[in-house]
Amino acid sequence: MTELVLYGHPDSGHACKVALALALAGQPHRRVWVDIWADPATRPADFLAGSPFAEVPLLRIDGVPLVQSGAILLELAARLACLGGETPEGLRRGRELLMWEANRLGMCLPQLKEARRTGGAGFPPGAVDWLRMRHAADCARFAALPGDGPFFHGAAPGIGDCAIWGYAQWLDAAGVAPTPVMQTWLDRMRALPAMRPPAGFFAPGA
Ligand SMILES: N[C@@H](CCC(=O)N[C@@H](CS)C(=O)NCC(=O)O)C(=O)O
Repeated sequence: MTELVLYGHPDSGHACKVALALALAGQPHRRVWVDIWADPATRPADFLAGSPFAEVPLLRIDGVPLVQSGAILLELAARLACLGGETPEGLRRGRELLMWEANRLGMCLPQLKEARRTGGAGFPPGAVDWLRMRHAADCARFAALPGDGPFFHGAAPGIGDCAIWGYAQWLDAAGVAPTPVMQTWLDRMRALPAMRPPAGFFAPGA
C-alpha cells in the first residue's frame, strides 16, 4: 500500500495544485500543514529533510520526497494513470499546460497577489505594471487554450486544470478580473465535488 504525505499551506497555490490533484484522483493521503510565513529553520525536520528550498509542496511517496508542483503532478498522473495520465495524449496535453502555466499565469499571479498583500512593498517601480501587462496577454491566451470539453483535458479535469487552478483561484486577491472564458472555467472547477477552499485542504494542526 503506497503511503502519500503532502506538506502544504493554504496560502500556497502550488500546494493547492497537488492537493486538488490528489482529491480529484480520490487518492488516500495525509496532509501536513507547514507554516510558510515562519522562519524556514523552524519548519518540521522531516519536511526540511525532503524539501531543499524549504518550500511547499513536498509530497512523500512511501517516504521518497518529491518537490516542484509541476513535477509532482506529472509523477502522480503517470504513476496512478489518472488526470490525463491514462493516455500518452493526455500526458502530452498535461505537460504542455503545465509548462504554459509555470511560465505565464504562475509567474504573474503569485507576484500580483503578493504585491496586493504588501501594498507594493518590495516591488521596484514599474514591476506591478509589467506583471499586469503580462497577465493581460495571458488572459487573451487563456481563451485559446480550452479544447472541445468543459475542462482543459476534455470531459474531465486533469493535471493541467489543477496547475492552472493553483493561482487562478485567487484572481480577486491578485487584483485582476476574470475574462468570461476564465469565469466559466472557474465556476466549473468550483463546482467539482472534490474541490475545497485552500483552508479545507490545509488546516493548522493537521
Ligand atoms: N516552483 C515551486 C514553487 C514553490 C513555492 O514557491 N512555494 C512557496 C509557497 S507558494 C513556499 O514554500 N514559500 C516558503 C518559503 O520560501 O520560505 C513549485 O512549483 O512547487
